Amino acid sequence: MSGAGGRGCGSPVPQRAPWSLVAATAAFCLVSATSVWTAGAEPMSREEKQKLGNQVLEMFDHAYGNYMEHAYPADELMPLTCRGRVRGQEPSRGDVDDALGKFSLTLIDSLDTLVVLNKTKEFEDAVRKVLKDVNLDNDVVVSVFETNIRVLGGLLGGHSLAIMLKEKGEYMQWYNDELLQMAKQLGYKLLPAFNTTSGLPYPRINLKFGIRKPEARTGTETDTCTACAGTLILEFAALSRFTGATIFEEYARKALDFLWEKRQRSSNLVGVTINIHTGDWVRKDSGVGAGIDSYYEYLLKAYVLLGDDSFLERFNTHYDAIMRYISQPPLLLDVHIHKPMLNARTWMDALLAFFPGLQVLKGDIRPAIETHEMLYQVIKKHNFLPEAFTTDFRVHWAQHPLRPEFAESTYFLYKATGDPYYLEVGKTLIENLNKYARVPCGFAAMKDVRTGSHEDRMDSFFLAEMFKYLYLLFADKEDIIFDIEDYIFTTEAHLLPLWLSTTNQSIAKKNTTSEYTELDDSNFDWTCPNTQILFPNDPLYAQSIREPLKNVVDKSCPRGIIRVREESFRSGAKPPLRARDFMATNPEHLEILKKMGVSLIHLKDGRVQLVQHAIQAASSIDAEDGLRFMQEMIELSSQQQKEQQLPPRAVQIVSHPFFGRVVLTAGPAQFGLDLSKHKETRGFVASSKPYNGCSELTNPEAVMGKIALIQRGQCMFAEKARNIQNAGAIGGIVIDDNEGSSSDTAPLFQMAGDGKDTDDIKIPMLFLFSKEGSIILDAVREYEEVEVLLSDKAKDRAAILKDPEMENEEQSSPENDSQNQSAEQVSSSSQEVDSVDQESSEENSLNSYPESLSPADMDNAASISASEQTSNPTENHETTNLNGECTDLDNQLQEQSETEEDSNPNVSWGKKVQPIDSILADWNEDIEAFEMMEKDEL
Ligand code: DMJ
Repeated sequence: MSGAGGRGCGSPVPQRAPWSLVAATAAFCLVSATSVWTAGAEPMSREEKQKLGNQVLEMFDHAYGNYMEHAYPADELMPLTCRGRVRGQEPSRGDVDDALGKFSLTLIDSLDTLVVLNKTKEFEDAVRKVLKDVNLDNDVVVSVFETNIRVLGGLLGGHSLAIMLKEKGEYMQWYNDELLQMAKQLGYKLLPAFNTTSGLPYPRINLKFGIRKPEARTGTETDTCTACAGTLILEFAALSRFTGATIFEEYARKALDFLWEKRQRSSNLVGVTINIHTGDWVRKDSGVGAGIDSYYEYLLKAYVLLGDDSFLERFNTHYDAIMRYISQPPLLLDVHIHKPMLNARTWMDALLAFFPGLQVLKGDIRPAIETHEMLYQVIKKHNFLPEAFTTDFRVHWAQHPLRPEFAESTYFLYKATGDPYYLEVGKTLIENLNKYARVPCGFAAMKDVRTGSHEDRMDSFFLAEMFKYLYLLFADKEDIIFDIEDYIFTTEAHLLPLWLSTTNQSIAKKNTTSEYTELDDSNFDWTCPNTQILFPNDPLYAQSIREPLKNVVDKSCPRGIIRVREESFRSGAKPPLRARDFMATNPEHLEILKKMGVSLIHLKDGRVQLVQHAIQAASSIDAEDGLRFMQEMIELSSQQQKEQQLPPRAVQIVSHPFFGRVVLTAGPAQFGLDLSKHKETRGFVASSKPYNGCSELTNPEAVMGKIALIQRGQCMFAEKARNIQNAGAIGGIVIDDNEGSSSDTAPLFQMAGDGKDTDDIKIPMLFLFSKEGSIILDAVREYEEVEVLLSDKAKDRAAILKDPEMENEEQSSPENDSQNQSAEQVSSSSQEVDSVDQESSEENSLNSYPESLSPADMDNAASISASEQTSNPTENHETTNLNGECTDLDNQLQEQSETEEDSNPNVSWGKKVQPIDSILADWNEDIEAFEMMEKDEL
C-alpha cells in the first residue's frame, strides 16, 4: 500500500480523505464527533465557546508577549524574574537544560501556534526574526530528542504553514523555503548522533562540534531512552520528503527498526532505557509515560503520514501488549517487560496523559474516556496534574511544568465524542492556569501543586502545545484560517501536511520497512473498531463510561494497587500474613515469617531488617508467600515513607503589590501550630533582633502581633520559636543562612523540635531557603509593610482580595502588573551574616525514620539466597472497583486470569513449570528493577 493510503478498517482507502480526519479528530476510524452528540452534558453556546477562545488568545499574548519583550532571543522566559534563561548563565538544572541550544527555542516552538491562533502578521514577523537572529552553530551540547521535536519540528511546522499562507496569496509572499533550509542545516547537524552500530542515536550532540571529538564534550554516553531514539520519524521523514534528501528518513527508520527488533519477544513491550551499542535493555520497566510515550505515538502517526503498513503492524502489536498488561482501567501502570504481570511501580507519571489522545487516534475510545476521567479527577483535586501520583491518587512528585498532554487528550476526545463535557474540562484548565500559574510576566510552572508555589520556568512546549490544543478545542472550522484536518500533529504539536505521504514517492518506496513484518492478523484485534459499536446510537455513550468512575479518585483505597502473582490466591487460600498486618511483637506472625523463610534481624540502632532465604521456607508455596510478603513490605515501606512526611507549606505574600501572586515553598515544623489543621495565619512581617532569635528579643514592640523573620543557625529551631512567641509574635519564618540555597536545588525538610516537650509552642513556624527568604527580605526593603499568609496551600487570590482594603488597593493600581514584575524578582543579594553550622539534631530529613520498626529498612533487605520453588506465580490483583470502593478481587481475578490464559498463548503463568535458576534470575532482576526505580524514578 502506498501513499497516504495504508490499511484502514479493512477497506481500500482513498488517497487523502480518511487521513484528513487525523489532525482534527485524530480518529482515523471515527466518524466526525459532532454528528454523534445530541444530548447529555449541557451544550456550550457558540458565544461561550468564542469567549473561551478569546481568553486563550489573551493568555497566549501574555505568555508570548512577555517572552518576546523580556527574554527573546534567549531560549526561554523565566517568568518570575522576568528575564531570559540563557544556558550557562543560570545554575544548571541537569538534563532539562539540554533542550536549550541558544537558538531562541521558544520563538521557534511557537511559530505554527501563531498561525493556528490566527496571528498571521505576528507569524510573519516571527519568521523574519528566526531567519535573522537564530544561529544553529552554537558550541552547546543539546538533546537530540528535544532538538528534533521542538526545533526541527518547529521549523518544519513553520515551513508547512508558511507555504500554505504563501499559496493563499496574502501573507508570506516573500518566503522562499528559508525555514526549510534551516531545518535541513539542523538535520545534518543531528546526523552524526546516529553513528552507532545499532543505528540508535546518541542522546546528546554538540551543535558546533558534533560528537566524539574532544571539543564536543559528548559521545561517551551508552544509553538512551526509547522515546529519545524512537521519536524522529515524523520530522526526519518530513525533512526528507520536503527536500528530497533521503538520508534523514533512512536514519530514523533504522533506529525504529532496531527498537522493534529489540522488543521483548514474549511480552512485545519495550523498556525505558536501552544501550545504544549493544541494544540491551538498561531499564526493563515499561509503561506509556516518561521515556517511552512518543515512541508509540510515532509508530501510529508514521503509518498515518507515510502509509507504511509495517508501522501500523508494529503499533498494533505494542498496543495489544499495552492493553493486556499496562492498561488497568482507568490506570496505566508500568510493568516489567519480561514479567509483564508484575507491576513495576505504584505510581503514574503525568506524561502518560497524552495516551487517551493516542487511543482516540487508534479508535479505542472506551479506555481513553476512562483514563482521561481519572486524570481529570486528579486535576480537580490539585488544580494541575502532578508530575507523578500514586495509584491511590496521592501526590508522588508535586511539580507541574505546565505540561500540555491532558489538554491534548481533552481536545481529541472532544473531537471524537462531541461531548460538551470536554469543553467544560477545557474551561477548567483555562481557569486554573489563570488562577494559579499566571504571574505578571507570563505563566510560571508549579513547583508544588499542593502549595501553589511557583518555579521560575515557562517551558517552550507550553506555547507550542497548550495554547494550540486549547484554542482548537473551542474553535469552529471558520475560526481557523486553514483546514487543520490536512495536517498531522507531531508530539510537540507541530503541524506536518498529510500530502507529504505522496511526495517524493521514490523515498517512500525505498524506505518501506515491510520486511520486518512478522505478524499475523490476530494482532489486529484492537484495530479500527466500528463506530457503530463505539457510539451505538447512544449520544450518552461517553457519559455512560465516565459515570461509574465518578468518584474513583476520592474514594480510592488507601493502599492503592499492588499487583503480585500468587498461586495460592488462585486456589482460594488466603495469604498467611499481609505486610500491612505484620507486627514484630506478635509471636504468631514471627512463626509465619519463619515458615516463609523470612528472618528478622535486629539492627544495633533498634531498627529491624527482614531478609528472605527462600531455601529456608517450609515449602515452595511458603517461599512464594514469603516473596510476596517481601514485595508488599517494599511497597508499604515506600508508601509509609511518604505518609510520614509532613507536606510542604506555603508562604504567600498578600500585601500590595503582590496580592497573593507570590507563593513560596516552605518547610513545616514538627512543633507549634499545625497549619494543615488550623486556619492559616496572616500578618505583617518584622525582623527579630537579634536576627538569629537565639535570645530574648530586644525589639518586642516591633514583632508584637506580627510574623517574625528569624535567621537559621546558632540555636535550636524550638528555641527561636519560644523567643519570638514570648515577644508576642503570631508566627515565625526561619530563613536559611546558607547563601543561595533554594528549594529548587535542596530537598525541603521539616524543622525538628529540641527533643523536649514542645507543647508550649503555639505559634506556626515555617522554614524558607535563602533564595525564597530573600524575596520577602527584598519586599520589606522595597515596600516596608509586607503582609504574608502562612498556610498549607496557597489561597485563591479571590479569597485574599475579600479584604476590602486590599481589593480597593489592587483596583486603584493599574500599574500593579509591572510593579509586581520587579517585586517578584528573586534577588541575588544576600544578607551579610555569619553562617553557622547547624547542629544535626536541628534538621530532620523529611524521610527520616526515628521509630524503631520501619518497613523502610527492608527495601534493600529482600535478599533471596536460594529457592526450592517449582510452581510459577500467578497474579493477584487488588484494585479499586469502578465505584471507587475497595474490594478484594480474588474471585473476579480467578475468572479473569482463566480467560486471559485461554485467550492469550503468551500468558501461561499457572501452567508452565519454570526452572529454579530462571526463577532466581527473575527474582534478582525484580530486586534490581525495584532498586533502579527508587534511584531514577522519572
Ligand atoms: C513535549 O515536549 C512533548 O510532547 C514530548 O513528547 C513530551 N512532553 C513534552 C511536554 O510535556
